[in-house]
Amino acid sequence: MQVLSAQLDELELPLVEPFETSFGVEKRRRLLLLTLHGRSGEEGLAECVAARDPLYSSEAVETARWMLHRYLLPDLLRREVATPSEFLGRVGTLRGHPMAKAVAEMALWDLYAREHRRSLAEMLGGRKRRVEVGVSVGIQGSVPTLVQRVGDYLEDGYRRVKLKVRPGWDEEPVRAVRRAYPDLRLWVDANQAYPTSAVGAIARWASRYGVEQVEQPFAEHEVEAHALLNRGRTFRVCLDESVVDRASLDDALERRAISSLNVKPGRVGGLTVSRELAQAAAGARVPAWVGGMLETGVGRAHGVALASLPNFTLPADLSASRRYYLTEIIDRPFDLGAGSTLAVPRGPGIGVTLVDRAVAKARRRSRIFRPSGSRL
Ligand code: OSB
Ligand code: MG
Repeated sequence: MQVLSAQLDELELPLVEPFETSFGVEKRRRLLLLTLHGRSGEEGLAECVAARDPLYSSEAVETARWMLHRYLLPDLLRREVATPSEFLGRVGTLRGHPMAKAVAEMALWDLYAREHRRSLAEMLGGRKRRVEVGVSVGIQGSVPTLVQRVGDYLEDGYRRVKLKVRPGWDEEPVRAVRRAYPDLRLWVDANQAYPTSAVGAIARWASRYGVEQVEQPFAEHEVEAHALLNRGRTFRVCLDESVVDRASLDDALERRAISSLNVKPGRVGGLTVSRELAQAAAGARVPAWVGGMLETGVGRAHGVALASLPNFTLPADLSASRRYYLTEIIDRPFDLGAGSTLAVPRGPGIGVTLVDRAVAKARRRSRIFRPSGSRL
């Protein structure tokens, strides 16, 4: 693949409702959208999951833009690349910045699949035609509001709900949701909000109210506390922020700190690593599933393609487009189908294209990159 030019757009899109987690509230999502133009005439598209502020991880829109501008796009434009993973190898000496690397790698995957006239799902080795999904529910103003919100999602057809929790918003909302919906598949996600001294308390309320999975209660490096919580459990302990690459996954597996793996391509540097992590987890009998970062339809299409691989066995955090945004920026918004599923696009690449008008409306900045010295 020879990339002739790259366009980096910064968009701002209002969420249908604010999304509150233990680390903050998001009302409008700021995101970078990358379009690669190949010599073949095909394009490659991807979105960067870095948010406006470095709260989920150390990356943010501006660090990702700098990384792409200063290193990743010049490398990509300088010479041809045979596969997306070859590109990752080329930029491997640059430390960190997985979200910035991931957007370049994922756009290359889209381009690669389009050049082969195959869907991204097929290209990655996906088999499923539909993938099972759930919905992640932010912290609400009150417990009754939460119970109502969960009820609305169940009515929409979601069968698995993940509640965002934090100290002070845990046992009571979890108990209320469990009472209202006795059969619900109930997960919780704390985004590192608890001190390690909370192991006992979390284990108590999670088992008592039939929580199926507890995601990332402790800080990224607190592997031992996660291992402690995972011991003699009635629920799975899921890691999200702690797993940033193969080494951190192997460490967590070895120390028995993980019984479910949230895979976000943006967090781990792209689809190639995502696929490898799910395979390593499966080898240790740890199920994997695709996480979400409030992506638009572009990131969602990549996530759905990844979730179609056999090693992704738990319902993904990839909900219908309308759960996130009033207007989608892609031509075929994702709708929730029977059995709490999304259809895997079957067209070339990610199988969706941009709606120019919607992108133009959301665009805040835009820049085109060409090989240095190019007169184009
Ligand atoms: O921890 O999984 C998370 C959103 C932003 C940042 C972190 C997380 C999330 C979600 C949303 O839970 C999942 C989705 O996109 O539906
Ligand atoms: Mg999470």
